[in-house]
Amino acid sequence: MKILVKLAAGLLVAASFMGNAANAQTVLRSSDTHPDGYPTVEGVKYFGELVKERTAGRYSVEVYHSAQLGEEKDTIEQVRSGVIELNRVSMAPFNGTVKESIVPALPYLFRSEEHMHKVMDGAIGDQIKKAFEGAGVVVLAFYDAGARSFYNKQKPINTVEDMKGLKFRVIQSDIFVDMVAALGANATPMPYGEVYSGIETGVIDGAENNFPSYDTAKHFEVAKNYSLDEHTILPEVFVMNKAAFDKLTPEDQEIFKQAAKDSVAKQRELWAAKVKESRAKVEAAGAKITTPEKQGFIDAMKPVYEKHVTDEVLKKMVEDVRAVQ
Ligand code: GTR
Repeated sequence: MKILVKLAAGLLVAASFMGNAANAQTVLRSSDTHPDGYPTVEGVKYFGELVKERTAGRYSVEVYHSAQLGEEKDTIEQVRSGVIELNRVSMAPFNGTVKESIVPALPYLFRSEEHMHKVMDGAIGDQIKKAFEGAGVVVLAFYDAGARSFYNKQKPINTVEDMKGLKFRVIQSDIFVDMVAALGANATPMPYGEVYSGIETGVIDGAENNFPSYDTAKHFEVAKNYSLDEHTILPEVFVMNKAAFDKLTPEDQEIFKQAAKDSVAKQRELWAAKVKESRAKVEAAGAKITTPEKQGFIDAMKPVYEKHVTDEVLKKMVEDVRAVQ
């Protein structure tokens, strides 16, 4: 009997050991609001492939695209608390939590995408990354999201005057609310997934986003006037729950960081191609693109800076950004 018990226990140990060996792979969950194939989704998938390869299969990544895990505000809570390990979101919904994250969201601060890359790839980008740790996440990468511009179903926008009285959905950040107010329009912060029906039913006249989002979320079907005012060149952020990152061995942390860096190059390439493809698609579908005179928009942003760039840290960051050539 004793022997049998011993044998059974031995088998159990062996079975659980084999089980562990089989389960040695840890699957990390990542959220994205965009559909499969979107450059951010593909960037994170590529990161996952590299991590899997470089850890010999010990880690892999499952991307829950198309907002399967919820809207960005909710998934940010999930990654901060560790319900999910990874998340790819816009930086704007972090504006209320991570003070330094408002800098890239400031309208017309970046002169071009190239300027944004230089800033985010350099010391200011590192400063912003560090600040995110206070919110319980480690920034693995900044991804491209081009420039955001306004679109609406009422009329073409050529000057700031044309914005008066229109109702725009904005991403959930006070900077965006104040920016729209400074242009004489009305802002309604709402989750991305509600924008299409919001425009369709007339709750809002339009929204603001880049060409790939305008295209893939099908907003071009219900709001045909797209004005290339390019008010914000706001990067995306790919984050990992800090406790989950801290649990990795130093070697694995390096693998994750390098894989994320490698995925940035890939995402930027995919992004540039997608912007062209989406622009051509929406134009073919009847979207009317105007190029408004930007100076009026830039001048109108003064109150936004006065309200949001108040403390010394932010003032210095804004100066530093402007000084990057
Ligand atoms: C997109 C961004 C998404 C989401 C969306 C929005 O450009 O990639 O992460 O933030 O905008 O406006 O909600």
